[in-house]
Amino acid sequence: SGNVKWWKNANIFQIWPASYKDSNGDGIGDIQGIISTLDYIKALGVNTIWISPMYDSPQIDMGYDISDYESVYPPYGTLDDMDQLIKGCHDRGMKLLLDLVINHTSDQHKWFQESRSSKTNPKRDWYIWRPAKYDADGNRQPPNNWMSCFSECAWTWDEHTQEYYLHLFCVEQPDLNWTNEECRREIYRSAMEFWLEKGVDGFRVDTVNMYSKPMDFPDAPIVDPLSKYQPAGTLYCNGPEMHKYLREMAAILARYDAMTVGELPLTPNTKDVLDYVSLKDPQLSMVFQFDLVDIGRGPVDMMKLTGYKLSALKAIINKWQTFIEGNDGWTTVFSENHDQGRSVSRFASDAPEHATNSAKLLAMLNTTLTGTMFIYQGQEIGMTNVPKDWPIEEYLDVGSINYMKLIKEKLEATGASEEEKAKAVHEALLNINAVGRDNARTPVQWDSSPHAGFTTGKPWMRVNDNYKKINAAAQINDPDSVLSFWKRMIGLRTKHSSLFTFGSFHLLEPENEQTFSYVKKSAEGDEKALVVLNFTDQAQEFKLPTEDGANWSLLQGTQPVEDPTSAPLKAYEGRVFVNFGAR
Ligand code: TEU
Ligand code: CA
Repeated sequence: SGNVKWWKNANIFQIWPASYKDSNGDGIGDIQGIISTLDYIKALGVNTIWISPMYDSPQIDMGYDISDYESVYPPYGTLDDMDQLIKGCHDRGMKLLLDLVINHTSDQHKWFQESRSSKTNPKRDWYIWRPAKYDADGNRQPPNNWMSCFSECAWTWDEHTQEYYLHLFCVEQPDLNWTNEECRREIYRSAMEFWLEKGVDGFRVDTVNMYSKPMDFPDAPIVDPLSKYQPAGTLYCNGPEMHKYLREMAAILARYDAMTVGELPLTPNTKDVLDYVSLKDPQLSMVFQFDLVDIGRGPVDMMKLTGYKLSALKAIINKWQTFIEGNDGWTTVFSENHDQGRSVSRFASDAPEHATNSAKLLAMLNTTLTGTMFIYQGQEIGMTNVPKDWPIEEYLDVGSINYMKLIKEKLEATGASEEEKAKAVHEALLNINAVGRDNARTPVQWDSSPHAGFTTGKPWMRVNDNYKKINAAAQINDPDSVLSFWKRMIGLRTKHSSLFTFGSFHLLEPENEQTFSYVKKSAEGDEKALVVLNFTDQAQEFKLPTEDGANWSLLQGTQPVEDPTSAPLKAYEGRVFVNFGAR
């Protein structure tokens, strides 16, 4: 179909610059490192790259704390390197997306430096300042009880001007005041137009539904009585002016035919999501909805593991696959990013005997679903979570560190026994190991040489111990490797895009807790695919469904089988059948 938006056909590879590839031996990944692997990325079959923040930053939150939108973090490179990267992508027929982080800046950004310098500074109102409250005993208290996303008070007291400022993330990430129009215009110019003019093709938009806050800042309901501060996401997500701001941004993006994929936490309603992505009222091209990656966590403590059933996972995928039917919305497919545990470890099995098959199973799931597909660095070779025996000191993410701090504070407050404390701290460490963000941030495993070939120096973060077994060099020429499987599946996805990228999704056997099966149909109804995925470590009986008189033939399997039409599914095995020319 001729006038389909280009970004619907995008298959997008996400890069986390610090851990991707170090070109100069300082132990930190960099832009030249990315450039040196563009052919590797191209060979994977993707057509678009998204790089997480590479802007200048004090790196309190790995670059999501930006001190200057218009320059590059020096260890990553220069503006010239960025021009080279943009050209390197375009020369290969690939697009490049940057990360747009505009809910907040770093406290080192010159806008905030000015804003905090005095109450009368012209930029005072560019951030969110509020006077203190005082309790009955006359003690100074923050304006409300909100907890930041990183387990602390969301307000920090500024001695110099005697007011609090709001930060939904780290203390060093003050929130911008989007109600100030001059501030918005400068955000658009500095963070968006500066880079669009350089030729970038769009943005992944960080925390896109948090710009508009309820400016009376009501207290959040108390859901954790042990904690002084309370999660308040439902209050500050999807605020009153969100759509207005996004329409302003969309008008700028349209001039460049640029795409956006917005990060949309805490938005469970399909109607609310559609309001952001409907083409009738252009705001965002597509969003990351979080139900899948949030499964088995929380709800109050998002680091806490609660377990889940396969039927629940299927229901979530079904919901976000089908919500665009009969309307003009669009959806995304992703199971990893830099904030999540590795998908093999979370959704299948990273046990040595199952890890390869699990990675292929999940590759088959991702590549056969409808929407724009995202794959995160290392996912293409089946990288796993870090080993469970890593001590807390190896974890570097501010989110995990603050989480452990909060757990310990609460234990002190309740006067827990030493034994209870040890148990709770151990449990917290296991949670961090399962869903902590560091799992995705270990250096990419390029080969079996020291530090996995990521650097010739000392890596900024410890390499996952399994790199000798799981690395790109070992897989690149092996037709049975996870990497080769991803390439084959992305190739099939691209070739049969009417079926996989654009097809309608039909869940089979929603209650089956072992096998995940679904049918995809092209819009014309003449092509069909049947996908069956065994999510257990046991063999599962398999029978081809016969309704519709479909004449299924195997398109691709994850493991060799003699008769794919009747053989039981092996542990973590998947098969895709097709029926072309069906009615
Ligand atoms: O994350 C936003 C967000 O909602 C996080 O709370 C996310 O749900 C959490 O990290 C999951 O554990 C974005 C970025 O992806 C993240 O890396 C940044 O730290 C954050 O914004 C602040 O910019
Ligand atoms: Ca480097």
